[in-house]
Amino acid sequence: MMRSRWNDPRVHRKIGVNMSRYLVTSALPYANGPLHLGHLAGAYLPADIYVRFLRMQREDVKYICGTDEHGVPITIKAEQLGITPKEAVDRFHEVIARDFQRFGISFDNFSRTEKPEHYRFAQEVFLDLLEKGYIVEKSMKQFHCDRCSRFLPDRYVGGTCPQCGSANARGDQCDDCGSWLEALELLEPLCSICGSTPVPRDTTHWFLRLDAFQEWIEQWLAGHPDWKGNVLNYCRGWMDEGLRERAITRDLDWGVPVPVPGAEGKVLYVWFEALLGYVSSTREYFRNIGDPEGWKRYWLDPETRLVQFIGKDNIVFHAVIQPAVLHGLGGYVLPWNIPANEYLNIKGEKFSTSRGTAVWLNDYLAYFPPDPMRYALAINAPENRDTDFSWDEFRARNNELADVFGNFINRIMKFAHRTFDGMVPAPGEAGEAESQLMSSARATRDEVEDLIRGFSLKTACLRVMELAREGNRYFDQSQPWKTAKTDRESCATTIYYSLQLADALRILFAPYIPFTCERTGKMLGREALEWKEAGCENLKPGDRLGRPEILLEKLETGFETVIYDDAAPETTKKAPEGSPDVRETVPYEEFMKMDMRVGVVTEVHEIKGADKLFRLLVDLGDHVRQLVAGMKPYYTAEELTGRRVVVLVNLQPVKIRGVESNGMVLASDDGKGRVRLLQPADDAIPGDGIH
Ligand code: B3M
Ligand code: ZN
Repeated sequence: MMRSRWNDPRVHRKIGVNMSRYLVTSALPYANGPLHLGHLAGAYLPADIYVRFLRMQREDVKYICGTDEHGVPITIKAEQLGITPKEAVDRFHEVIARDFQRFGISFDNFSRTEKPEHYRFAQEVFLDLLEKGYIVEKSMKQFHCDRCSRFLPDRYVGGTCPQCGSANARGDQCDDCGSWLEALELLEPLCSICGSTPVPRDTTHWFLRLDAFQEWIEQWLAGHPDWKGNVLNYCRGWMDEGLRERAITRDLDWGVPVPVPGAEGKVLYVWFEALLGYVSSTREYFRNIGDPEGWKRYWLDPETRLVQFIGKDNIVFHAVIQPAVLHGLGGYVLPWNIPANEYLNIKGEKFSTSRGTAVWLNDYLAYFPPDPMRYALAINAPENRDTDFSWDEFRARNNELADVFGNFINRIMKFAHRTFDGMVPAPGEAGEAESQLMSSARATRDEVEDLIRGFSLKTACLRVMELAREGNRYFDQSQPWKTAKTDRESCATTIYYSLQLADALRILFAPYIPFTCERTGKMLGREALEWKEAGCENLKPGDRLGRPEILLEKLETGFETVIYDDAAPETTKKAPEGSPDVRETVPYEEFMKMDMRVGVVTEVHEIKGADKLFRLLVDLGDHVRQLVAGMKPYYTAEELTGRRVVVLVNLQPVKIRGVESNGMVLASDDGKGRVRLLQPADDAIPGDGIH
């Protein structure tokens, strides 16, 4: 895609002109559980890479996000945990914010929609659009569950998707094909709370006149031919079907109340208000820095480039609903680009918080630093098609990064310390190989810039890795270990230019593996993150270098069994003589190593061929664990679902019948076949410690 000179940011920079301002957002994650790798691969890591790159280009950029805290994903989770929605969002907001930070997702502001300022703003917008006639009040049929005696908002209805036939459809969306559904469209509808068949009854709701924006959105989308195909195709399907008015209020007692008389018990549909959360979070950021009007430079100035990173199941909300609302309001900037990613799956299945199929970020971070996973997810990103995560692939990528980049830095640093006393040596005349190396670095810098600006982050990462390989080849072909003895000047030249390349790699990899590049900078005595400096001779002869250190550890095949160790030795010791078969006495400190927590069983699954075992998903407050429990002879799946249990969480994980079991539920056993699960008090909360 050729760019006119005046639209080329590199031209701007050369003439010192900063032509554009960027507002970057990532989809607001529901505060209904901890983060998993699928979240990161979809909407957060790509955005962070892009924003870090823009900052290195000295662009004016703000990165805005926050938790999405209303709607039925929250109320269903709260019911499962036996806590209030407020308690749930308070807990998960903290967990999510903490884990984003640990993974290096560098928001300028991470807010949340359960805030008075967001309520006020969302209600103002509702009233503005109501007054303009873009929102209308209508009576409609809605599913009512007579057994639960309540109207059922979208996700409280399950059934078969009318579009793709999937049994995974819910009242607002089909998880498999991503269609935005109306609950009444579902085939074989069921109440998600009690399982009975709901009946349509009359109720009043407020509708967004989406149909009124059909023509305008057609034109607006036509102005973005450069957007990713998956986004445009998805919208095309929606526009061809014809936009129709959509209910934007729900019968829920959790959410932003509908600000009109007669709407008691009704709240704004979560998607209608969550999209406004991007603006609320921006307003909060500028209030916090003492510039309360500053948000207007980003949201009301047409010069701003609004770039919104999302997963493909959020396309229609960002590329059709949101522009309609903002256009209806008038004066707001509209998305400049929406680089939606496809899904990262695990064993072919979409990562899902509500279904508990995931690799949780906090579990990963308990064993590994962030960068190996940042690199593995970036180089295997689902940019244009679903991709699959596996521990094997992660190990291979980790070792690639350690071997190619980590090892390159390490051997240059060791050489510089051993042969040139930890200083940058003065080079001799640059030969063909040196000129080639430096021009490769500058060419890669410029190509990677274009790729990142075009949201081809994965290819950009591959290019940087190729440059690191070229650096290794240069080092090997120059054979400094020989020239150190035979031609010291040539050895100095090799190390000098290898150090310059190391610095270029530090800069170009910085958006991807920021922690490792920061440590590399300390070794090189170079901390500046100026994109344009990559490929220049930034280290000067005589500069002192920092201490060499191993940047990345390699992982052995099957390393994950360290986490899920099959060989958990059975340690049963004989009871000491004379005691009533009480096991061996243990010191108090030993007992205190046992980490037991309150959990709630959220799902119970059969294990093929195992007549005594269940696979349980147990919610432990800030994460969900999979356990295997020999409870089948004593409890039915229904009796176990929703039950509070005591879980020993730091038992060495094992694989039982090929299923990973991360801990143990505790039960009493009379030795004659009477086994009863230990049950914490009803008001004990999942995640509470047990002493
Ligand atoms: N909370 C993410 C999801 O669908 C949704 C995004 C809101 S962005 C305003 O899981
Ligand atoms: Zn019901």
